[in-house]
Order: sequence, then C-alpha cells, then structure tokens
Amino acid sequence: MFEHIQAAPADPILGLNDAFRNDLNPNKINLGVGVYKDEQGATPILKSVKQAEERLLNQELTKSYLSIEGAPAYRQAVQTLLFGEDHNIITKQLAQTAHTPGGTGALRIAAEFIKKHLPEATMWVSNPTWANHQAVFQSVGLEVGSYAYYDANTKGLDFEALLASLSQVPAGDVVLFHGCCHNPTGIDPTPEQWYQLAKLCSKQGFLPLFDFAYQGFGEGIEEDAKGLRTFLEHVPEMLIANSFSKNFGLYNERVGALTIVCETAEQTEAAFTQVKRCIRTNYSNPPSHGSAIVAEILNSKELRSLWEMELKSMRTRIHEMRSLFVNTLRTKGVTQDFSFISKQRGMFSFSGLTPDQVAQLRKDFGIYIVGSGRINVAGMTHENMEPLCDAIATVLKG
Ligand code: PLP
Ligand code: TYF
Repeated sequence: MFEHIQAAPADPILGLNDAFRNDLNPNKINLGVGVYKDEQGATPILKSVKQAEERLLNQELTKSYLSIEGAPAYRQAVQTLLFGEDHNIITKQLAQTAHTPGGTGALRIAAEFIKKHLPEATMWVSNPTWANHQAVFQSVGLEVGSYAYYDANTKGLDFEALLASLSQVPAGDVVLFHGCCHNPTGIDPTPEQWYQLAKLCSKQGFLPLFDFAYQGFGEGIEEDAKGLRTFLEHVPEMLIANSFSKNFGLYNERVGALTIVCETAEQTEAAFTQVKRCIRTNYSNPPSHGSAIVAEILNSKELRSLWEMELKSMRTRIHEMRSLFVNTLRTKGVTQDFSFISKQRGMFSFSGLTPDQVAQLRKDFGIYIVGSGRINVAGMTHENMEPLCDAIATVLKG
C-alpha cells in the first residue's frame, strides 16, 4: 500500500537545523532556524515562565479537557495584548479568541475557516514570506498569490509596488500581513505606511489576516501592535493568528491563538462557532500547559513585569548584535554596505548573501544560513561575531 510513496522535501528551515546538529565542526554557528539565543548561545526557559510553572504545579487540580476554544483567562489575556487594555473591540465584544497549538495551528484553522466560508477567496502573501505560509494555505485547497514587498536594490520595503499590488486585490480576497518583525526580511511598514495600507484595505474591501508571531521583539509590546490596531480603526473585520513561541520562549509548548473580529458582537459570536467547528475536527481542544503559563504571567503583576524585562532584554540583545555585526564587518574590510541590517527589526534580516555564498559558508566554516540569505541575528554572540564576520568577509571576496 505504501510502496509508491515518495519522500517529501525537507522543510527548508527546520531541515537546516538537523544538518547543523549533525555537523561535527566544533566552531559551527547556527543562524538558521528562528529561535532566540542568549549570549551563551542557549535558548533558556524564561524566569517568569519557570516561576509561573512552579505556581501551576501547586495549584493545578485537574487534567480534564479544556473547552474547544481554551481557557477563559488565557483568551482574555491574549485580547488585551493584541488590542490594548479596554479597547472598544474588547468592551463591545467584537472579538473572539481560540487558543491554538502555536501560531501555525492558528494559521491552519484560519485557512480552513476561510476555505469553508469564503471558498472563492485567494490568499495573498508578501514576496517573500515565511516558508510555511504558502504550504499551509495550499494544504486546504486555497489559491495563493503574492504581493510585492521587498526591494532587493534598496534592501528595504518597496512601498509603491506594495500599494500597486494590493490595489489589484479584489473585495472578498484575503491578504496576510506580518504584524511586526517581518519574516524573513526584518522590514516592517512605518506607522504612516500602516495607515495607508489600512485605508487601502478599507477601499478595496479585502480581509486582513495578521500573522503576529513576534510581538515585543521589534520596538515593544504596544508599539509592535500598531499595525493591526491602525487597521482596526478603518476596517470592521480581521483575523489574527498570534504566537507565544518567541516572546515567551514557549516553542515546544505550542501556544498561540486565532482571533476573529467582526462588525457586530452577534456576527462575531456566529462566526466563532464555525471556528470552533474547524478546531473540533482537527484536534478537538487545545493542550493546557503553555496557555496556563501565559495566563498566569499576564494576570500576575509581578510575573508580568518580570516577563516584560526579559522580553526587553531579548529585544535589546538582538538590536545590539545588529549594530555589532555591521561594525565588525566594516573592521574586516568589507566594503559592501550592510548598514540596512541595523535598521531592521526582529530576529531576521535578508543579508543579500547569494545561494553560492550561503553554501560556501556552510561547507567551509560550518555557518548555517537559510538558502535565501536570511540570517537569524539572534544566533550571533560577542564570542562568535569575529569568526562569523571573518568568514563572511572571505566569501564576499569570492
Ligand atoms: N508565523 C511566522 C511569521 C513565524 O515566523 C512563525 C515561526 O515560528 C510562525 C508563524 C509559527 O509560529 P509557531 O512556532 O508558534 O507555530
Ligand atoms: O522562520 C523560522 O525560522 C521560525 C521557525 O516550518 C520555524 O518561524 C521555521 C520553519 C517551520 C516552523 C517554524
């Protein structure tokens, strides 16, 4: 029965991680998969998470099922992070949130919901985008198209081309935006550009789907929500897929959420029953532990302020590595301009390194970078910066 089955291609990012693990080079450096690392190159459990887990261990009374949409305390905490305290979306009950297994789970449920209820819709994703986006939407049979985003010449946002692309998107289609810290480029619209995009969305009548996987990694928790909050001033409907893998370091606990916003509380309630139906036929109800940690932290003054400090220190370290990388390349005699890297936000940057240069870095130096040239800045440390920049200087000389 199975003899005809061919091997599937490896995930271009997760596959790289396996190759890194198997590399015997003692000086290897992993700038591939998007996982935060500290100065020691480790991905430790946050102190706020450990303390929340201690509390949970003592308090937990049952392992009985959660409801399809997850725990109320978690769902409420998610909405406060997304929209801000006392936002009218919350007070008017225009949003409903379901806890999903990670941001990917949220995207998958969103995809099924869209396919079922907007079957004619095409999904539009930025060019480039996270490698998994296209696959998730295609897996439910949605058409996926791409809109202009990155300008390889300026290493920045091609805003004119972006507006021109989205001006062609008809009412009823769905456009995916990265809420902040665009993966893979590290380039986000400015507040003024978000405003223009929101106005365009309202004029065209397409549905925005925000993928919000890095809240707090750009400028700050509130600042990073600016894009989606600006949209909500101009459009009545939205889907939001958010993830706590990165900002709580809860990668393997699979904590995220899908939030739906409609024009009236009645519409939201009705649509949400259909979201729950998609969940029921997928995984029935979510795993509890990760969401209990997030809710415990966000609902405790003390743990929340500890978490905010820890998040800030992750954000600050990445900013620092960006500047140090640009400066160290300069001291190695690299004449190409890499200053764009210090202007970008979040974990990732498009380095402009070619596939050949990426291959040489891996083969000759044990440096792992995604084939597109995307680098995970969070993989850099004071210790690996010199050898990293020496290697890049070597491959750039050709
Ligand atoms: N969306 C983007 C843009 C991402 O970079 C990631 C990375 O993991 C995800 C979604 C998925 O998040 P999760 O790991 O929580 O499924
Ligand atoms: O882009 C990244 O590196 C992260 C982690 O299928 C990731 O978002 C990568 C690939 C994947 C799942 C997560």
